[in-house]
Formats: sequence, C-alpha cells, structure tokens
Amino acid sequence: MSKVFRVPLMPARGSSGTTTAPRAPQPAATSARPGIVAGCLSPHPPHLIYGENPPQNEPRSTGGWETLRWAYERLRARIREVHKPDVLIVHAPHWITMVGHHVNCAPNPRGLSVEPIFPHLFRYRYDFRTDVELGEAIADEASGLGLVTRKMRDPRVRVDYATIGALHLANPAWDIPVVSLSANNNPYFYSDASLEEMEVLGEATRRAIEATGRRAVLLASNSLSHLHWHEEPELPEDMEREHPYNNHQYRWDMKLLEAIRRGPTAPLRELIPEHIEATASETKAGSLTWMLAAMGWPKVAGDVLGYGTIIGTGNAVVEWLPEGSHHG
Ligand code: 2X7
Ligand code: FE2
Repeated sequence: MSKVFRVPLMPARGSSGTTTAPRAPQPAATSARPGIVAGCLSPHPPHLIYGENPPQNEPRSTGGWETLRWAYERLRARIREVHKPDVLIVHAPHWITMVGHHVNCAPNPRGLSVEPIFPHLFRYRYDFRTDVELGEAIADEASGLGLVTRKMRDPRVRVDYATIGALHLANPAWDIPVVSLSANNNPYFYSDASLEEMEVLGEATRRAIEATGRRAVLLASNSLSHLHWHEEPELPEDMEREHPYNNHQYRWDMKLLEAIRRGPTAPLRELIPEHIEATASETKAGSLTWMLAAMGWPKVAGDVLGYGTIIGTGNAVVEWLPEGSHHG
C-alpha cells in the first residue's frame, strides 16, 4: 500500500453541501497496476465552478456552460469508478513561476482563492491534502534531469484558480491527495520557445510516479483557443452571448480535436505548437505537452467528452488512457 493512504482524511472546509461529501480514499485493488492510469485535458475557466454553485464558492449562478460541466460529470465518474487513483497531479498555467518549475509540497494548502479578473464569479475556499512524498520525488527527478526546480513549502502561498478549477471539476469531493506543478513563464517571453522543457518535466513526473508506486491521474489545466471577449453580459451566464470568438479559432480547435480523436498522439507534438501559433492557445503554458510526454505520447486516440466556449475561448474535456488499457 502506498504511503499516501496514511495521510489523514480531512473534509474540505465548508463542505457540508451535497457535492462535497467526503469519501475515504480507496486503496488500489492489489491487481491494479500503479503508474499513470489516465491523462485528462481539464480546463479551468472560473465560469465552470460558478455555474456549478458548489458550497466552497461564494458567488451564486443560475447555471450555464452545461455541455462542458456535463462532460466533467462523466470524467468524474470515470475517475471514481474506473481509475481509482491514489493521487491527482495537476499542471496549471496560472501558477506562474518566473524561474523554473515549482512543486507544491505544502501538506495542507488552504485559504481563499479569488480570480483577479472575475472576482464576481470565483471566490473559493479550498482545503486539500498534498501527496508530499510524490511531490518531492517529482522535484528531485526534475532536478536530476537538469530542470531548475523548487519545492514550494510555504502554506501561505495562495493557490491559483487554474489549479483549483481543474481539481474541483475533476473531483469536487477533494478526497484524493494532490500534487500541483507551476507553469514556468518562459514560453510567454520567448515566443519561439519550444515545449521541450515540458517533455523533460513529463519524464520526471512519470519516473517519480513509478518510483513511488502511485496510481496517478494527470490533469492538464488548459483552455484551447484563447481569444476572448472584453465585455461580459449583465448576467454572466447568459448563454445567448456565448459562442466562439470567431470561426478561425473554432476551426483550429476542431482541427486539433479531430487529430486527438483520430489518434495516435505523436502527431500532436507538431500540431500543438501550430495550434498555439494560430489561436493563442493556452496550451502554450505547456500543461498538455507535459501530460502527453509523461504518458510517453501513447499510440491511442483521446476521448473528447465535450467542447464548449467560455467568453469566446475554446475548452475541451478529453481523456487519454495509457497504451494497452481501455474502458471495459
Ligand atoms: O483562465 C481563464 C481561461 N483560461 C479562459 C477563459 C476565461 C477565463 O479564464
Ligand atoms: Fe486560463
């Protein structure tokens, strides 16, 4: 049994609501193999949590963005019933580190996370457990492979909404330990910066998972096409106003998603940078490349559970299984 099961379970603060009933972590069945059991593209726009009205989030909505939220519901069911991971590992573009890759090694991050541009949509109380042993192992492997890496241990550092968004939407019960990784900001300064470092971070992540014997689900917290409106309707969830920023952005998202659905993943190595160039895609932050690299660019198709726009940006919930496994 992995050490993670010794972490005492603590329900999320303010979690008396129906969507957050805690569940004891389930040890993986003895026959269940450790390793990466799934990788998911898990977008984080605050509108999705706002639309769900969980008890942790202060603002209230009348719903909205249902097709994406229903896609997440299906993903959640797979995580709970099929993958049964020991840990969720998330790479998120709004935990920006100017120097190197940081791994959150604080055992119990908790606090209030406020989205700086949409504070009227996202003021969220978080309280979760870190799988510190695995976080440290990822940082050590990454350093060993030559990446500038830091173990972030300060519990006062506020957790960003892209980390919380992907984690909440994938597992609103917050009963699975977490490792969260920062996004090194280099790609935004050097426009032709390659995503090569993310390949290395992916390799480090995979090695650490194998060395610690975890069953891990990886979450790449990225939107796709990323141009967005600068004005919001009076009712933010007014779906009459929600549509792709333009047809160019939409067509490029479809081009990427068609390639994902076709499989294998190797052609995405070239297509992801082209899509970034064409659409200012948020995958520029590297989360998607990190995840697919960690999975070894598997020769499989991705399962697109849903696509929708949020203030004009493209967002898809996608699940990849490792080679040789499939849903029963
Ligand atoms: O962070 C985001 C995003 N990626 C897309 C749309 C709207 C808000 O926030
Ligand atoms: Fe974002």
